[in-house]
Amino acid sequence: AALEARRPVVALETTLVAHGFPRGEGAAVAAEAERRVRVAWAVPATIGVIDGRICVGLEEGELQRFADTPDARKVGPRDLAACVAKGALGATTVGATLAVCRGAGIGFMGTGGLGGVHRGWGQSLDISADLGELARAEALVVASGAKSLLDVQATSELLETLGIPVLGWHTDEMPLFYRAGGGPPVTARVDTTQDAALIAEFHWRLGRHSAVVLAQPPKESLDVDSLVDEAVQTAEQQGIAGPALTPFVLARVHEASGGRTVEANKKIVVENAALAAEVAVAYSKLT
Ligand code: PSU
Ligand code: MN
Repeated sequence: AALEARRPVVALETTLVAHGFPRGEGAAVAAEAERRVRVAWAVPATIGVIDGRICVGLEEGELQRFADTPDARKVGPRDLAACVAKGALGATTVGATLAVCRGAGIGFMGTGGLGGVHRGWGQSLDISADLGELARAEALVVASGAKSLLDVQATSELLETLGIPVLGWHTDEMPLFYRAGGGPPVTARVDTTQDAALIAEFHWRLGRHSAVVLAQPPKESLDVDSLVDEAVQTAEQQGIAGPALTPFVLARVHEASGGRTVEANKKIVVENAALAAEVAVAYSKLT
């Protein structure tokens, strides 16, 4: 109904709800993200697969189900069809959420950190399918840069290769998720939501069919680089790779930081949802 009425709609993903926070805690984060979208006068559409049905917009109980079910499948773009066919519960990643957005005609999304090029990519070739979908979904995605466990420099290079602009929200550097400064340069700095909306509008009007990333730095930086490095090394020693890597590393870092990264991560997700809503509203007022 919101899309038909041409109201600004902001998509939110469910992988972070199911796999990004300690068990049960994801639902409150998702609810708060939705609330912040609503107070900005946009409509939240949290996306996930429930018993084989791709749902665009979830009820409270459905959100809770994702948070309470750690064995909900992590569904990337290539897993959507299998998840539907098997009637399974599937938490969609940024990539799969964008794939659904393309079908539904949603142009804005908020998330925490983007997937990208993993450290050791020369050996593993582990590059998130988020990048593939960012390269073809006409949506503005607000994130705090790429996930901190990645090779951020290589991710930034690949974003450039794929023609995906990275706009810096009040910054010239791509944020490093838990840390605001020190990242690679952005395509352009933006200081107002109108600025961001206008660049996205021109990008698409120029026939670019990719996403536009709006990178918002965290309000407070945390220095947890060594904890992330340690967790990535432990994962390697234990042979944890592929889709299981992020949930494993996040859980270890959340534990090792005494929950400080959990709190930081929650704020990031909520603030990014709010900014996505504000830009969606600014975009709706452009013409
Ligand atoms: N960043 C977080 N928590 C997460 C993710 C990113 O802080 O849970 C998730 C997102 O859903 C993202 C996915 O799309 O990780 C990418 O996973 P992979 O690298 O396996 O493609
Ligand atoms: Mn991967």
